[in-house]
Amino acid sequence: MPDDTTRDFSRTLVTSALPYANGHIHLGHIAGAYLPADIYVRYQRLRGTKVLYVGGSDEYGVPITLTALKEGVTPQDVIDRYHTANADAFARLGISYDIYGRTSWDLHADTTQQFFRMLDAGGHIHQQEMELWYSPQLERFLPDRYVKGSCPRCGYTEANGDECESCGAQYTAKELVSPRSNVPGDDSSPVLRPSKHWFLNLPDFTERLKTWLDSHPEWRANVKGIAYGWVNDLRPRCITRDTDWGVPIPVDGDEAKAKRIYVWFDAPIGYVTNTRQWGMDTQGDAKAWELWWKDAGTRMLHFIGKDNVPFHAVIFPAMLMGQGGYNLADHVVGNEYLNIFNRRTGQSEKGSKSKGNMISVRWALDNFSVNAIRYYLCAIAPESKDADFDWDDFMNRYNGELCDVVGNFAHRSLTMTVKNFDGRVPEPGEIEAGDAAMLNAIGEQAEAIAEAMEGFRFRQAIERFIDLGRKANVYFDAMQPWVTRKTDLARTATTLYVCCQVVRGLCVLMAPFMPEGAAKLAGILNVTLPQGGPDGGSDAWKLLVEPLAAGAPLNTPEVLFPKLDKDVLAELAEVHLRGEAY
Ligand code: B3M
Ligand code: ZN
Repeated sequence: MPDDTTRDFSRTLVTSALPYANGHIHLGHIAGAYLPADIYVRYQRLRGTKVLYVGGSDEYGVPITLTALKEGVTPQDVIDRYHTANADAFARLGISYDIYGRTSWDLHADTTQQFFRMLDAGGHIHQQEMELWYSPQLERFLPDRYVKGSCPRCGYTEANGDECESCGAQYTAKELVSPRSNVPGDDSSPVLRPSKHWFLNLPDFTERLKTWLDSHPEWRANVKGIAYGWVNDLRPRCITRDTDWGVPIPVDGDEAKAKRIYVWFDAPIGYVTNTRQWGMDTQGDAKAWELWWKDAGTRMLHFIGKDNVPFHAVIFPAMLMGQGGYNLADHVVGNEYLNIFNRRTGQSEKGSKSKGNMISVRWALDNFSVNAIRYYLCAIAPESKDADFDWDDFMNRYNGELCDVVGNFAHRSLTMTVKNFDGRVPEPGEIEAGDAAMLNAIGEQAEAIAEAMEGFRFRQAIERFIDLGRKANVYFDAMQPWVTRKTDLARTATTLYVCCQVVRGLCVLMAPFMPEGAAKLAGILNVTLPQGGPDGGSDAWKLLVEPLAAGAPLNTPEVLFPKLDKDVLAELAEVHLRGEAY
Protein backbone atom coordinates (compact mmCIF):
# COMPACT_ATOMS: atom_id res chain seq x y z
CA MET A 1 0.00 0.00 0.00
CA PRO A 2 1.39 3.44 -0.89
CA ASP A 3 2.25 5.73 1.95
CA ASP A 4 -0.48 8.34 1.56
CA THR A 5 1.22 10.89 3.75
CA THR A 6 4.01 11.33 1.24
CA ARG A 7 2.22 10.60 -2.02
CA ASP A 8 2.30 13.34 -4.58
CA PHE A 9 -1.19 14.22 -5.71
CA SER A 10 -2.24 15.95 -8.91
CA ARG A 11 -5.70 16.99 -7.72
CA THR A 12 -7.85 17.14 -4.62
CA LEU A 13 -11.50 16.19 -4.14
CA VAL A 14 -13.10 17.80 -1.09
CA THR A 15 -16.50 16.89 0.31
CA SER A 16 -18.58 18.41 3.11
CA ALA A 17 -21.30 16.35 4.81
CA LEU A 18 -24.65 16.57 3.04
CA PRO A 19 -27.04 18.27 5.46
CA TYR A 20 -30.56 16.88 5.75
CA ALA A 21 -33.03 19.02 3.82
CA ASN A 22 -35.16 19.02 6.95
CA GLY A 23 -34.39 22.35 8.62
CA HIS A 24 -32.30 25.47 8.26
CA ILE A 25 -28.56 24.99 8.58
CA HIS A 26 -27.17 26.65 11.69
CA LEU A 27 -23.84 27.94 12.91
CA GLY A 28 -23.02 24.62 14.58
CA HIS A 29 -23.12 22.91 11.19
CA ILE A 30 -20.97 25.64 9.67
CA ALA A 31 -18.20 25.48 12.26
CA GLY A 32 -18.01 21.70 11.91
CA ALA A 33 -18.23 20.64 8.30
CA TYR A 34 -18.54 23.65 6.01
CA LEU A 35 -16.36 26.60 6.91
CA PRO A 36 -13.17 24.56 7.45
CA ALA A 37 -13.72 22.81 4.11
CA ASP A 38 -14.40 26.07 2.32
CA ILE A 39 -11.31 27.73 3.78
CA TYR A 40 -9.22 24.75 2.74
CA VAL A 41 -10.67 24.68 -0.78
CA ARG A 42 -10.21 28.42 -1.27
CA TYR A 43 -6.65 28.12 -0.02
CA GLN A 44 -5.88 25.30 -2.46
CA ARG A 45 -7.48 27.23 -5.33
CA LEU A 46 -5.22 30.19 -4.54
CA ARG A 47 -2.25 27.86 -4.61
CA GLY A 48 -3.19 26.68 -8.07
CA THR A 49 -4.07 23.15 -6.97
CA LYS A 50 -6.72 21.40 -9.05
CA VAL A 51 -9.50 21.13 -6.53
CA LEU A 52 -13.15 20.12 -6.73
CA TYR A 53 -15.55 20.88 -3.88
CA VAL A 54 -18.68 18.75 -3.75
CA GLY A 55 -21.71 19.16 -1.52
CA GLY A 56 -25.46 18.84 -1.57
CA SER A 57 -28.63 18.01 0.32
CA ASP A 58 -29.39 14.68 1.98
CA GLU A 59 -33.07 14.25 1.12
CA TYR A 60 -34.18 10.82 2.27
CA GLY A 61 -34.75 9.35 5.69
CA VAL A 62 -37.30 9.26 8.44
CA PRO A 63 -36.79 12.77 9.87
CA ILE A 64 -37.99 14.20 6.55
CA THR A 65 -41.08 12.02 6.23
CA LEU A 66 -41.95 12.73 9.87
CA THR A 67 -41.74 16.48 9.27
CA ALA A 68 -44.00 16.06 6.25
CA LEU A 69 -46.52 14.03 8.26
CA LYS A 70 -46.55 16.55 11.08
CA GLU A 71 -47.01 19.50 8.71
CA GLY A 72 -49.50 17.73 6.48
CA VAL A 73 -47.36 18.24 3.35
CA THR A 74 -45.44 15.82 1.13
CA PRO A 75 -41.80 14.86 1.73
CA GLN A 76 -41.08 16.45 -1.65
CA ASP A 77 -42.43 19.77 -0.33
CA VAL A 78 -40.14 19.52 2.68
CA ILE A 79 -36.98 18.81 0.72
CA ASP A 80 -37.74 21.43 -1.94
CA ARG A 81 -38.18 24.06 0.76
CA TYR A 82 -35.02 23.29 2.69
CA HIS A 83 -32.81 22.37 -0.25
CA THR A 84 -33.45 25.82 -1.70
CA ALA A 85 -33.10 27.60 1.64
CA ASN A 86 -29.85 25.85 2.51
CA ALA A 87 -28.28 26.26 -0.92
CA ASP A 88 -29.08 29.96 -0.60
CA ALA A 89 -27.66 30.23 2.94
CA PHE A 90 -24.43 28.52 1.83
CA ALA A 91 -24.10 30.87 -1.13
CA ARG A 92 -24.58 33.95 1.05
CA LEU A 93 -21.99 32.65 3.49
CA GLY A 94 -19.53 32.20 0.61
CA ILE A 95 -19.33 28.41 0.85
CA SER A 96 -17.96 27.89 -2.62
CA TYR A 97 -19.21 24.51 -3.81
CA ASP A 98 -18.49 23.49 -7.36
CA ILE A 99 -21.81 21.68 -7.17
CA TYR A 100 -24.58 21.52 -4.58
CA GLY A 101 -26.58 18.46 -5.58
CA ARG A 102 -29.59 16.51 -4.35
CA THR A 103 -29.97 12.89 -3.35
CA SER A 104 -33.53 12.97 -4.74
CA TRP A 105 -32.12 13.17 -8.28
CA ASP A 106 -32.78 10.16 -10.52
CA LEU A 107 -29.06 10.03 -11.20
CA HIS A 108 -28.54 9.36 -7.51
CA ALA A 109 -30.86 6.37 -7.50
CA ASP A 110 -28.78 5.05 -10.38
CA THR A 111 -25.45 5.50 -8.56
CA THR A 112 -26.82 4.02 -5.33
CA GLN A 113 -28.28 0.99 -7.07
CA GLN A 114 -24.96 0.37 -8.81
CA PHE A 115 -23.26 0.35 -5.42
CA PHE A 116 -25.86 -2.06 -4.04
CA ARG A 117 -25.62 -4.43 -7.00
CA MET A 118 -21.84 -4.49 -6.92
CA LEU A 119 -21.76 -5.28 -3.20
CA ASP A 120 -24.40 -7.94 -3.75
CA ALA A 121 -22.45 -9.48 -6.61
CA GLY A 122 -19.38 -9.59 -4.36
CA GLY A 123 -21.33 -11.59 -1.78
CA HIS A 124 -21.36 -8.76 0.77
CA ILE A 125 -25.15 -8.41 1.04
CA HIS A 126 -27.51 -10.96 2.61
CA GLN A 127 -31.13 -11.03 3.73
CA GLN A 128 -32.20 -11.61 7.29
CA GLU A 129 -35.50 -11.61 9.16
CA MET A 130 -35.89 -9.22 12.09
CA GLU A 131 -38.62 -8.31 14.53
CA LEU A 132 -39.74 -4.71 14.08
CA TRP A 133 -42.40 -2.48 15.57
CA TYR A 134 -45.60 -2.32 13.55
CA SER A 135 -48.63 -0.06 13.94
CA PRO A 136 -51.91 -2.02 13.74
CA GLN A 137 -53.80 1.23 13.12
CA LEU A 138 -51.60 2.54 10.29
CA GLU A 139 -50.92 -0.99 9.01
CA ARG A 140 -47.28 -0.20 8.55
CA PHE A 141 -43.90 -0.71 10.18
CA LEU A 142 -42.51 2.08 12.34
CA PRO A 143 -38.86 2.55 11.34
CA ASP A 144 -36.30 4.54 13.37
CA ARG A 145 -37.97 7.64 14.83
CA TYR A 146 -41.51 6.56 13.94
CA VAL A 147 -41.46 4.76 17.25
CA LYS A 148 -40.44 6.21 20.63
CA GLY A 149 -40.02 4.61 24.00
CA SER A 150 -37.75 4.28 27.00
CA CYS A 151 -34.07 3.54 26.50
CA PRO A 152 -33.21 -0.01 27.65
CA ARG A 153 -29.86 1.29 28.99
CA CYS A 154 -30.55 4.66 30.67
CA GLY A 155 -34.35 4.86 30.85
CA TYR A 156 -34.59 8.11 28.82
CA THR A 157 -38.27 8.25 27.82
CA GLU A 158 -37.81 9.92 24.40
CA ALA A 159 -35.51 7.23 22.99
CA ASN A 160 -35.81 6.31 19.29
CA GLY A 161 -36.54 2.89 17.84
CA ASP A 162 -32.92 1.80 17.59
CA GLU A 163 -30.83 4.46 19.35
CA CYS A 164 -30.93 6.73 22.36
CA GLU A 165 -29.96 10.37 21.84
CA SER A 166 -29.42 10.79 25.55
CA CYS A 167 -26.83 8.09 26.29
CA GLY A 168 -25.83 7.19 22.72
CA ALA A 169 -26.82 3.53 23.12
CA GLN A 170 -27.68 1.51 20.02
CA TYR A 171 -29.95 -1.51 20.37
CA THR A 172 -32.31 -3.67 18.37
CA ALA A 173 -35.89 -2.44 18.08
CA LYS A 174 -37.39 -5.10 20.32
CA GLU A 175 -35.21 -4.01 23.26
CA LEU A 176 -37.04 -0.66 23.38
CA VAL A 177 -39.10 -0.38 26.57
CA SER A 178 -42.77 0.82 26.52
CA PRO A 179 -42.85 1.60 22.78
CA ARG A 180 -45.35 4.13 21.43
CA SER A 181 -46.02 5.39 17.92
CA ASN A 182 -44.54 8.81 17.08
CA VAL A 183 -46.93 9.34 14.15
CA PRO A 184 -49.55 12.04 14.77
CA GLY A 185 -53.02 10.49 15.19
CA ASP A 186 -51.78 6.93 15.72
CA ASP A 187 -53.11 5.81 19.11
CA SER A 188 -52.53 2.09 18.70
CA SER A 189 -49.84 0.27 20.63
CA PRO A 190 -47.00 -0.94 18.42
CA VAL A 191 -46.56 -4.70 18.12
CA LEU A 192 -43.55 -6.72 16.98
CA ARG A 193 -43.79 -8.27 13.50
CA PRO A 194 -41.21 -10.06 11.41
CA SER A 195 -39.81 -8.23 8.38
CA LYS A 196 -37.05 -9.32 6.02
CA HIS A 197 -34.26 -6.85 5.36
CA TRP A 198 -30.99 -6.57 3.51
CA PHE A 199 -27.72 -6.42 5.43
CA LEU A 200 -24.25 -5.26 4.44
CA ASN A 201 -21.71 -7.71 5.78
CA LEU A 202 -19.22 -5.23 7.20
CA PRO A 203 -16.98 -7.89 8.82
CA ASP A 204 -15.89 -8.86 5.28
CA PHE A 205 -13.88 -5.63 5.26
CA THR A 206 -12.36 -5.68 8.74
CA GLU A 207 -8.79 -6.49 7.72
CA ARG A 208 -8.71 -4.06 4.81
CA LEU A 209 -10.19 -1.29 6.93
CA LYS A 210 -7.58 -1.88 9.63
CA THR A 211 -4.72 -1.77 7.17
CA TRP A 212 -6.08 1.42 5.67
CA LEU A 213 -6.60 3.14 9.03
CA ASP A 214 -3.12 2.03 10.12
CA SER A 215 -1.73 3.87 7.10
CA HIS A 216 -3.10 7.16 8.50
CA PRO A 217 -1.37 7.84 11.80
CA GLU A 218 -1.63 11.56 10.98
CA TRP A 219 -5.41 11.76 11.43
CA ARG A 220 -6.86 13.53 14.44
CA ALA A 221 -7.03 11.41 17.57
CA ASN A 222 -10.81 11.86 17.91
CA VAL A 223 -11.44 10.48 14.41
CA LYS A 224 -9.05 7.54 14.80
CA GLY A 225 -10.52 6.67 18.19
CA ILE A 226 -14.06 6.42 16.85
CA ALA A 227 -12.99 4.61 13.68
CA TYR A 228 -10.93 1.94 15.45
CA GLY A 229 -13.73 1.49 17.98
CA TRP A 230 -16.04 0.51 15.14
CA VAL A 231 -13.56 -1.53 13.13
CA ASN A 232 -12.73 -3.65 16.15
CA ASP A 233 -16.38 -4.61 16.56
CA LEU A 234 -17.94 -4.78 13.10
CA ARG A 235 -21.32 -6.45 12.60
CA PRO A 236 -23.59 -6.87 9.60
CA ARG A 237 -25.60 -3.67 9.20
CA CYS A 238 -29.18 -3.34 8.01
CA ILE A 239 -29.23 -1.16 4.87
CA THR A 240 -32.96 -1.12 4.07
CA ARG A 241 -36.08 0.26 5.76
CA ASP A 242 -39.86 -0.20 5.68
CA THR A 243 -40.68 3.09 3.97
CA ASP A 244 -41.57 4.38 0.51
CA TRP A 245 -39.31 7.45 0.76
CA GLY A 246 -35.84 6.50 -0.47
CA VAL A 247 -33.93 4.82 -3.27
CA PRO A 248 -35.72 1.66 -4.50
CA ILE A 249 -33.93 -1.61 -3.73
CA PRO A 250 -32.64 -3.02 -7.04
CA VAL A 251 -34.00 -6.51 -6.40
CA ASP A 252 -37.00 -8.13 -8.15
CA GLY A 253 -40.09 -9.18 -6.21
CA ASP A 254 -42.75 -7.76 -3.91
CA GLU A 255 -40.61 -7.93 -0.79
CA ALA A 256 -38.23 -5.30 -2.13
CA LYS A 257 -41.02 -3.10 -3.48
CA ALA A 258 -42.40 -2.20 -0.05
CA LYS A 259 -38.98 -1.11 1.24
CA ARG A 260 -36.27 1.37 0.35
CA ILE A 261 -32.52 1.66 0.82
CA TYR A 262 -31.60 3.14 4.21
CA VAL A 263 -30.63 6.82 4.03
CA TRP A 264 -27.23 6.25 5.56
CA PHE A 265 -26.37 3.82 2.76
CA ASP A 266 -27.25 6.22 -0.03
CA ALA A 267 -26.16 9.54 1.54
CA PRO A 268 -22.35 9.31 1.11
CA ILE A 269 -22.88 7.91 -2.38
CA GLY A 270 -24.35 11.37 -2.99
CA TYR A 271 -20.78 12.65 -3.22
CA VAL A 272 -20.25 10.36 -6.22
CA THR A 273 -23.59 11.27 -7.81
CA ASN A 274 -22.91 14.97 -7.47
CA THR A 275 -19.47 14.57 -9.01
CA ARG A 276 -21.10 12.72 -11.93
CA GLN A 277 -23.60 15.55 -12.36
CA TRP A 278 -20.85 18.16 -12.15
CA GLY A 279 -18.90 16.41 -14.94
CA MET A 280 -21.94 16.42 -17.19
CA ASP A 281 -22.88 20.03 -16.39
CA THR A 282 -19.43 21.49 -16.90
CA GLN A 283 -17.93 19.25 -19.56
CA GLY A 284 -20.84 17.31 -20.99
CA ASP A 285 -18.79 14.28 -20.03
CA ALA A 286 -20.56 11.40 -18.29
CA LYS A 287 -17.20 9.89 -17.36
CA ALA A 288 -15.42 12.99 -16.06
CA TRP A 289 -16.18 11.98 -12.45
CA GLU A 290 -14.00 8.89 -12.65
CA LEU A 291 -10.79 10.90 -12.60
CA TRP A 292 -11.87 12.35 -9.24
CA TRP A 293 -12.87 9.05 -7.67
CA LYS A 294 -10.64 6.44 -9.27
CA ASP A 295 -7.38 8.01 -10.40
CA ALA A 296 -4.51 7.32 -7.99
CA GLY A 297 -3.39 10.93 -8.41
CA THR A 298 -6.52 12.25 -6.71
CA ARG A 299 -6.48 13.00 -3.02
CA MET A 300 -9.86 12.73 -1.25
CA LEU A 301 -10.80 14.64 1.89
CA HIS A 302 -14.06 14.47 3.86
CA PHE A 303 -15.00 17.33 6.21
CA ILE A 304 -17.61 16.30 8.77
CA GLY A 305 -18.89 16.67 12.32
CA LYS A 306 -17.80 13.93 14.69
CA ASP A 307 -21.19 12.19 14.76
CA ASN A 308 -20.60 11.31 11.11
CA VAL A 309 -17.18 9.71 11.65
CA PRO A 310 -18.34 6.05 11.61
CA PHE A 311 -19.95 6.53 8.23
CA HIS A 312 -17.00 8.31 6.60
CA ALA A 313 -14.14 6.43 8.22
CA VAL A 314 -15.63 2.92 8.28
CA ILE A 315 -18.90 2.19 6.48
CA PHE A 316 -18.53 4.26 3.30
CA PRO A 317 -14.89 3.16 2.87
CA ALA A 318 -16.08 -0.46 3.17
CA MET A 319 -18.72 0.24 0.51
CA LEU A 320 -16.03 1.73 -1.73
CA MET A 321 -13.75 -1.29 -1.17
CA GLY A 322 -16.63 -3.49 -2.29
CA GLN A 323 -16.86 -1.62 -5.61
CA GLY A 324 -13.24 -2.04 -6.63
CA GLY A 325 -11.26 0.70 -8.35
CA TYR A 326 -12.28 3.55 -6.06
CA ASN A 327 -9.87 5.65 -4.01
CA LEU A 328 -10.31 5.79 -0.26
CA ALA A 329 -10.27 8.99 1.76
CA ASP A 330 -6.81 10.37 2.46
CA HIS A 331 -8.09 12.36 5.39
CA VAL A 332 -11.35 12.42 7.31
CA VAL A 333 -11.40 15.79 9.02
CA GLY A 334 -13.85 15.28 11.88
CA ASN A 335 -14.70 18.25 14.05
CA GLU A 336 -16.08 18.44 17.55
CA TYR A 337 -19.22 20.41 18.42
CA LEU A 338 -19.97 24.09 18.64
CA ASN A 339 -21.99 24.60 21.82
CA ILE A 340 -23.87 27.71 22.84
CA PHE A 341 -22.88 29.78 25.83
CA ASN A 342 -26.06 30.86 27.62
CA ARG A 343 -25.57 34.41 28.99
CA ARG A 344 -28.42 34.05 31.42
CA THR A 345 -27.36 30.83 33.11
CA GLY A 346 -23.62 31.17 32.50
CA GLN A 347 -23.65 27.58 31.21
CA SER A 348 -22.53 26.05 27.95
CA GLU A 349 -25.36 24.13 26.24
CA LYS A 350 -25.59 21.75 23.32
CA GLY A 351 -27.41 23.33 20.40
CA SER A 352 -30.85 21.75 20.05
CA LYS A 353 -34.11 22.45 18.33
CA SER A 354 -36.14 21.77 21.44
CA LYS A 355 -34.06 24.20 23.53
CA GLY A 356 -34.52 26.78 20.76
CA ASN A 357 -30.92 27.94 21.15
CA MET A 358 -29.72 27.39 17.59
CA ILE A 359 -28.61 30.26 15.41
CA SER A 360 -29.53 29.74 11.78
CA VAL A 361 -27.20 30.91 9.06
CA ARG A 362 -29.95 32.96 7.41
CA TRP A 363 -30.70 34.82 10.68
CA ALA A 364 -27.01 35.41 11.35
CA LEU A 365 -26.50 36.81 7.84
CA ASP A 366 -29.51 39.08 8.18
CA ASN A 367 -27.85 40.67 11.20
CA PHE A 368 -24.07 40.40 10.79
CA SER A 369 -21.55 40.66 8.01
CA VAL A 370 -20.31 37.49 6.39
CA ASN A 371 -16.77 38.56 7.35
CA ALA A 372 -17.64 38.75 11.06
CA ILE A 373 -19.35 35.37 11.06
CA ARG A 374 -16.58 33.59 9.17
CA TYR A 375 -13.89 35.25 11.24
CA TYR A 376 -15.31 34.25 14.59
CA LEU A 377 -16.29 30.71 13.62
CA CYS A 378 -12.79 30.05 12.32
CA ALA A 379 -11.12 31.70 15.32
CA ILE A 380 -12.97 29.35 17.70
CA ALA A 381 -13.20 26.31 15.38
CA PRO A 382 -13.99 23.16 17.42
CA GLU A 383 -11.06 21.19 16.04
CA SER A 384 -9.79 19.08 18.89
CA LYS A 385 -12.39 19.92 21.50
CA ASP A 386 -15.85 21.47 21.71
CA ALA A 387 -16.07 25.26 21.50
CA ASP A 388 -18.63 27.76 22.78
CA PHE A 389 -20.41 30.36 20.72
CA ASP A 390 -20.53 33.35 23.07
CA TRP A 391 -21.87 36.77 22.06
CA ASP A 392 -19.38 38.80 24.12
CA ASP A 393 -16.51 36.75 22.81
CA PHE A 394 -17.87 37.16 19.28
CA MET A 395 -17.83 40.94 19.61
CA ASN A 396 -14.49 41.12 21.39
CA ARG A 397 -12.66 38.91 18.97
CA TYR A 398 -14.11 40.42 15.82
CA ASN A 399 -13.76 44.02 16.99
CA GLY A 400 -10.43 43.52 18.75
CA GLU A 401 -8.72 41.37 16.16
CA LEU A 402 -10.13 41.62 12.66
CA CYS A 403 -11.24 45.27 12.94
CA ASP A 404 -8.59 46.75 15.24
CA VAL A 405 -5.61 44.84 13.93
CA VAL A 406 -6.06 44.04 10.25
CA GLY A 407 -8.82 46.44 9.21
CA ASN A 408 -7.27 49.36 11.02
CA PHE A 409 -3.81 48.75 9.61
CA ALA A 410 -5.09 48.49 6.05
CA HIS A 411 -7.23 51.57 6.46
CA ARG A 412 -4.64 53.89 7.94
CA SER A 413 -1.94 52.74 5.53
CA LEU A 414 -4.07 53.21 2.46
CA THR A 415 -5.67 56.47 3.58
CA MET A 416 -2.31 58.05 4.30
CA THR A 417 -0.85 56.76 1.04
CA VAL A 418 -3.72 58.00 -1.09
CA LYS A 419 -3.68 61.40 0.62
CA ASN A 420 0.04 62.06 0.51
CA PHE A 421 1.13 60.29 -2.64
CA ASP A 422 -1.51 61.24 -5.13
CA GLY A 423 -3.46 58.00 -4.89
CA ARG A 424 -0.48 55.87 -5.89
CA VAL A 425 1.92 53.38 -4.36
CA PRO A 426 4.92 55.57 -3.46
CA GLU A 427 8.38 55.20 -4.94
CA PRO A 428 10.49 53.76 -2.10
CA GLY A 429 13.83 55.21 -1.05
CA GLU A 430 16.48 53.15 0.68
CA ILE A 431 15.08 49.95 2.23
CA GLU A 432 16.50 49.78 5.74
CA ALA A 433 16.70 46.80 8.09
CA GLY A 434 13.29 47.49 9.68
CA ASP A 435 11.63 47.77 6.27
CA ALA A 436 13.27 44.58 5.05
CA ALA A 437 12.18 42.72 8.18
CA MET A 438 8.60 43.84 7.63
CA LEU A 439 8.68 42.81 3.97
CA ASN A 440 10.14 39.42 4.91
CA ALA A 441 7.44 38.90 7.50
CA ILE A 442 4.84 38.70 4.70
CA GLY A 443 6.44 35.59 3.24
CA GLU A 444 7.18 34.13 6.67
CA GLN A 445 3.57 34.45 7.80
CA ALA A 446 2.37 33.08 4.47
CA GLU A 447 4.57 30.02 5.12
CA ALA A 448 3.19 29.64 8.63
CA ILE A 449 -0.39 29.93 7.40
CA ALA A 450 0.28 27.38 4.65
CA GLU A 451 1.72 24.93 7.14
CA ALA A 452 -1.30 25.25 9.43
CA MET A 453 -3.70 24.91 6.48
CA GLU A 454 -2.00 21.76 5.21
CA GLY A 455 -2.37 20.29 8.69
CA PHE A 456 -6.08 21.28 8.84
CA ARG A 457 -5.37 23.59 11.79
CA PHE A 458 -7.55 26.49 10.75
CA ARG A 459 -7.64 28.26 14.11
CA GLN A 460 -3.89 28.41 14.02
CA ALA A 461 -3.91 29.58 10.40
CA ILE A 462 -6.18 32.54 11.13
CA GLU A 463 -4.08 33.39 14.19
CA ARG A 464 -0.98 33.56 11.99
CA PHE A 465 -2.91 35.87 9.66
CA ILE A 466 -3.77 38.22 12.53
CA ASP A 467 -0.12 38.01 13.67
CA LEU A 468 0.95 39.60 10.40
CA GLY A 469 -1.47 42.46 11.10
CA ARG A 470 0.00 42.87 14.58
CA LYS A 471 3.53 43.00 13.22
CA ALA A 472 2.42 45.54 10.66
CA ASN A 473 0.90 47.80 13.30
CA VAL A 474 4.09 47.62 15.35
CA TYR A 475 6.04 48.64 12.25
CA PHE A 476 3.64 51.47 11.40
CA ASP A 477 3.76 52.85 14.94
CA ALA A 478 7.54 52.65 15.04
CA MET A 479 7.98 54.40 11.69
CA GLN A 480 5.47 57.14 12.54
CA PRO A 481 4.64 58.14 8.97
CA TRP A 482 2.22 60.78 10.29
CA VAL A 483 5.26 62.50 11.86
CA THR A 484 7.83 61.93 9.13
CA ARG A 485 5.31 63.26 6.60
CA LYS A 486 6.22 66.76 7.77
CA THR A 487 9.96 66.18 8.12
CA ASP A 488 11.11 63.53 5.67
CA LEU A 489 8.85 62.75 2.75
CA ALA A 490 11.31 60.25 1.25
CA ARG A 491 11.26 58.25 4.49
CA THR A 492 7.47 58.40 4.56
CA ALA A 493 7.36 57.12 0.98
CA THR A 494 9.46 54.10 1.91
CA THR A 495 7.33 53.35 4.98
CA LEU A 496 4.08 53.54 3.07
CA TYR A 497 5.51 51.60 0.16
CA VAL A 498 6.26 48.79 2.61
CA CYS A 499 2.79 49.15 4.15
CA CYS A 500 1.17 48.83 0.72
CA GLN A 501 3.05 45.55 0.19
CA VAL A 502 1.83 44.27 3.53
CA VAL A 503 -1.75 45.26 2.69
CA ARG A 504 -1.47 43.37 -0.56
CA GLY A 505 -0.12 40.36 1.33
CA LEU A 506 -2.98 40.59 3.82
CA CYS A 507 -5.42 40.75 0.93
CA VAL A 508 -4.26 37.42 -0.52
CA LEU A 509 -3.84 35.73 2.85
CA MET A 510 -7.30 36.89 3.91
CA ALA A 511 -9.00 35.43 0.86
CA PRO A 512 -9.57 31.87 2.13
CA PHE A 513 -11.03 33.09 5.43
CA MET A 514 -12.89 36.26 4.46
CA PRO A 515 -13.38 36.19 0.69
CA GLU A 516 -15.73 39.15 0.75
CA GLY A 517 -13.26 41.35 2.61
CA ALA A 518 -10.48 40.19 0.32
CA ALA A 519 -12.45 41.03 -2.81
CA LYS A 520 -13.18 44.53 -1.53
CA LEU A 521 -9.55 45.09 -0.64
CA ALA A 522 -8.42 43.74 -4.00
CA GLY A 523 -10.71 46.31 -5.61
CA ILE A 524 -9.02 49.13 -3.69
CA LEU A 525 -5.57 47.82 -4.60
CA ASN A 526 -6.49 47.12 -8.23
CA VAL A 527 -5.19 43.59 -7.99
CA THR A 528 -6.91 40.44 -9.17
CA LEU A 529 -6.98 37.36 -7.02
CA PRO A 530 -6.62 34.15 -9.03
CA GLN A 531 -9.85 32.16 -9.21
CA GLY A 532 -8.41 28.68 -9.45
CA GLY A 533 -10.71 25.65 -9.55
CA PRO A 534 -10.85 22.10 -10.85
CA ASP A 535 -8.42 22.99 -13.64
CA GLY A 536 -5.89 24.58 -11.29
CA GLY A 537 -4.05 27.84 -11.94
CA SER A 538 -1.21 30.02 -10.75
CA ASP A 539 0.12 30.07 -7.19
CA ALA A 540 -0.91 33.34 -5.51
CA TRP A 541 1.11 32.43 -2.41
CA LYS A 542 4.28 32.57 -4.51
CA LEU A 543 3.22 35.87 -6.06
CA LEU A 544 3.24 37.40 -2.59
CA VAL A 545 6.93 38.05 -2.96
CA GLU A 546 6.38 40.10 -6.12
CA PRO A 547 5.72 43.63 -4.92
CA LEU A 548 3.02 46.04 -6.00
CA ALA A 549 4.77 48.38 -8.43
CA ALA A 550 5.63 51.89 -7.30
CA GLY A 551 3.26 54.31 -9.03
CA ALA A 552 0.42 51.76 -9.23
CA PRO A 553 -2.91 53.56 -8.72
CA LEU A 554 -5.03 52.91 -5.64
CA ASN A 555 -8.75 53.45 -5.25
CA THR A 556 -10.38 55.31 -2.39
CA PRO A 557 -10.04 53.23 0.76
CA GLU A 558 -13.17 52.23 2.64
CA VAL A 559 -13.67 50.55 6.00
CA LEU A 560 -13.45 46.82 5.39
CA PHE A 561 -14.66 45.60 8.75
CA PRO A 562 -17.08 47.95 10.50
CA LYS A 563 -17.13 47.41 14.26
CA LEU A 564 -19.99 45.73 16.03
CA ASP A 565 -21.94 48.02 18.32
CA LYS A 566 -22.31 46.84 21.91
CA ASP A 567 -25.97 47.82 22.24
CA VAL A 568 -27.01 46.33 18.93
CA LEU A 569 -25.23 43.14 19.87
CA ALA A 570 -26.91 42.99 23.29
CA GLU A 571 -30.30 43.33 21.62
CA LEU A 572 -29.58 40.55 19.16
CA ALA A 573 -28.31 38.33 21.97
CA GLU A 574 -31.71 38.84 23.60
CA VAL A 575 -33.48 37.79 20.41
CA HIS A 576 -31.35 34.65 20.53
CA LEU A 577 -32.22 33.99 24.18
CA ARG A 578 -35.89 34.19 23.24
CA GLY A 579 -35.27 31.37 20.76
CA GLU A 580 -35.86 33.60 17.74
CA ALA A 581 -32.47 33.42 16.08
CA TYR A 582 -33.48 30.57 13.86
N1 B3M B 1 -27.21 14.10 6.59
C1 B3M B 1 -26.26 13.73 8.82
C2 B3M B 1 -25.97 15.15 9.18
O1 B3M B 1 -26.46 16.07 8.53
C3 B3M B 1 -26.21 13.41 7.36
C4 B3M B 1 -24.85 13.56 6.78
C5 B3M B 1 -24.72 12.83 5.51
S1 B3M B 1 -23.10 12.94 4.88
C6 B3M B 1 -23.05 11.85 3.61
O2 B3M B 1 -25.24 15.31 10.11
ZN1 ZN C 1 -30.19 5.90 26.82
